[in-house]
Amino acid sequence: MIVAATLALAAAAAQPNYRARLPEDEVIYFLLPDRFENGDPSNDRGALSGDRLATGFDPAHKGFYHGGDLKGVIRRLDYIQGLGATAVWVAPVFQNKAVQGPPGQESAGYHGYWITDFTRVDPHFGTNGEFKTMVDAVHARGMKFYMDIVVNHTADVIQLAECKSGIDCPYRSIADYPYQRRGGIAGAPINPGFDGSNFSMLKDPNYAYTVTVPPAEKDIKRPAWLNDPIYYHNRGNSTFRGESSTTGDFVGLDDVFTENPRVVAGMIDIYCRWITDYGVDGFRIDTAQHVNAEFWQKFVPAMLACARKKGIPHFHIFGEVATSDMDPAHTAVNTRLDKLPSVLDFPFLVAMVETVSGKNGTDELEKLFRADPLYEGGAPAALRLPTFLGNHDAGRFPMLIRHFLPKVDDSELLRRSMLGHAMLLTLRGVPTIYSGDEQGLVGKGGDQDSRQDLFASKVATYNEDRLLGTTSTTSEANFNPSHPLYREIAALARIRTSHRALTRGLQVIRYSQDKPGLFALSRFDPASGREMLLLFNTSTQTIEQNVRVETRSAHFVALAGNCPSAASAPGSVRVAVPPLGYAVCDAR
Ligand SMILES: [Ca+2]
Ligand SMILES: [Ca+2]
Ligand SMILES: [Ca+2]
Repeated sequence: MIVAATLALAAAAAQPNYRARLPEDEVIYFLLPDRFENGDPSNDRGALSGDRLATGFDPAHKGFYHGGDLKGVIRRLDYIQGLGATAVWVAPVFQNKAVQGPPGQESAGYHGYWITDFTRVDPHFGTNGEFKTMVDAVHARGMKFYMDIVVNHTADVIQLAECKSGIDCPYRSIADYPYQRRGGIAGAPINPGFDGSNFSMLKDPNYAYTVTVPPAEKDIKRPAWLNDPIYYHNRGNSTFRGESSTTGDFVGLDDVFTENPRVVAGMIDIYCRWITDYGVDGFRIDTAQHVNAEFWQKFVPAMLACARKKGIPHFHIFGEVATSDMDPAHTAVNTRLDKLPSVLDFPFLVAMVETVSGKNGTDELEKLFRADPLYEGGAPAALRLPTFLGNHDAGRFPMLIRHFLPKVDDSELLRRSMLGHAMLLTLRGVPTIYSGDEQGLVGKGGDQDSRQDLFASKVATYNEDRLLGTTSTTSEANFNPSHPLYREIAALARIRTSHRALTRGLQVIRYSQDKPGLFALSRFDPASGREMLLLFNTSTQTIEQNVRVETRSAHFVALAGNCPSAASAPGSVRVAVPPLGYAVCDAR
C-alpha cells in the first residue's frame, strides 16, 4: 500500500496541477463504460441472475449490457492518456433499471441514462469504491474526470394507467388537463389552491393520467423521496415542442417535477455529494434543455459552490442541448437563460459534417463562429464549449460524412475524417473525442448503432462493418496506438495543449468561401499576442492563394502540414494546401 501510494504521489508531482487548468485547456475523451473495456467478468450480470431480461446482459445484442466496467477504464488509462486526452467523460455510472420496455421491445440500461439509485454505482460497472479508485487513478495522472449526470428523468417506473405502455402515451397538456381537476376539465376538483408554485398544495398526481407504480418497484429509487409520484410531471410523453419539452416524459422515462423546491434541494444534495466524496472535476448534464431554466439557475451556483468548498476552482458544467440544425442561437439560449456555464456544441457538429463532406462551403464555419458572441460571456465563453464530430446518439463522423457522399471510398473517407479531427483539435472549443473514433469505427447509424465495443465485440452488425485505416474489425479488441487516426489525434492534441493560442486564443477568420475549399483563420496567444495561422482545404483540389496575416507575423514554423516560411509582404502569406489537407503555422 505504501509503495502504491508513493508511486501515485510521484505521478501527481510529475504532472502539472490539473486543478489549475481552465476548462478550455482540456482535451476530452468520452466513453461508455459498458462498451469500452471489460476489466472484471464477474460483474457482467450486475449481481443479477436469470436470462438477459433479468440481468440485462447479452453481449451479442446491441441493446444490452456487454460487460465493460470501471476496472476496464482503469486498465486502459495509458491508452486514453497516450491519445493526448487530459480529461475523461464517462457516461452515467449510477445504478439503472437493468431492463425496460414493453414485451418484445425490451432493452437494457447499459448506457446509464435510466437511473433508479442516484447514490450508487451500477453493479454492472463496479462499486462506489471502484469509482473512487478510478477517479483517483485519473487524478494521479494529472487528468480530470467529468461525470455524466441526469436530472430530467429517472428510469421508467411510474406507469400511466390509460396508456398502453410507457412508449405509447400521448402528452396531456396543462390546458386540457389542469392540475386542479382529475382527468380533464370536467373531472372532479383536486389540489385546491395549487397555483403552480405553492407545492404544499399539490397532493394528488392524478390530474392528467391515473398514476400507478408496480408494487415490486415502489421502493427501488434512491434517495427515497424519488419514489413519490408527486415529484414527477406524469403528463405522458414529450413531443419535444411547446410546454411538453420540459414537462413531458422522455419516451416513458419518469419526468422529474423540477419546479418543486423539494426536488431542487434533493438534486443539489445528490450531486453535491458526488463532488464532495470523489472530487470529480465537472458534470456533463444529460437532456439539459428539457428541464426548466429556474432549476438550473439554482442548481448551477450550488454545484460551483460545492466544488469550491472541495478545492476545485474550475469545475466545468456543460449541458446537452441537442439540435440537428446549424443553429447556435438554440444552444446559446441555455447559457443565457438557464445560466448553464457551457453546452455541448451541437451546431459545430452540424457545420463540420456539412463542411468536411463538401455539402456546403467553408463559409458555414464562418457563420457558426460569427455567432460566438451570442453565448453568455461572449466569444471567450465559446472557447469552453465542448466540440465534437459525433457521439453515442447522433452517430460517428465518417457515417455522417457518408450520408452526403454515399459513393465515397474508404481511403477518402479516412482523409476526410483526419481533416475533421485536425479541425476539431485546433479550432475553438474543447475537443471531445468519442471513444472508437480514434480506431476508425464507422457504424451504420446513431444510438445503438454507434455504440460499438472497443473490446472484442460479439455483435454481428458491428463486426460486419469495415473500419477506416485498419484491417481490424470490432470482433477484435481495438486499442491500437499505431492506428493512423490515433497517431494523428495524439500528435495534434499535444500541439494544442502546448500552445495557448490553440486552447485559450480567440479566432479571427481570414478566409472562407461559398463552396468546398479553403478555410483559413488565426488564433492568438492571449499573453504574447503571437499568431497561429490555421489552414484547412475541404476540396479535392490543391489550393494556392494569398492569405492575410498580422503585419508583425514575418516568419512561420510548421507545427503540422506545410507552411510558408516567410510572409510575401507585410500582412500577406502565399499558402499552398493539398487536397483535404491542413496546416498549423506558428508565426514568429
Ligand atoms: Ca465486467
Ligand atoms: Ca414512466
Ligand atoms: Ca423535464
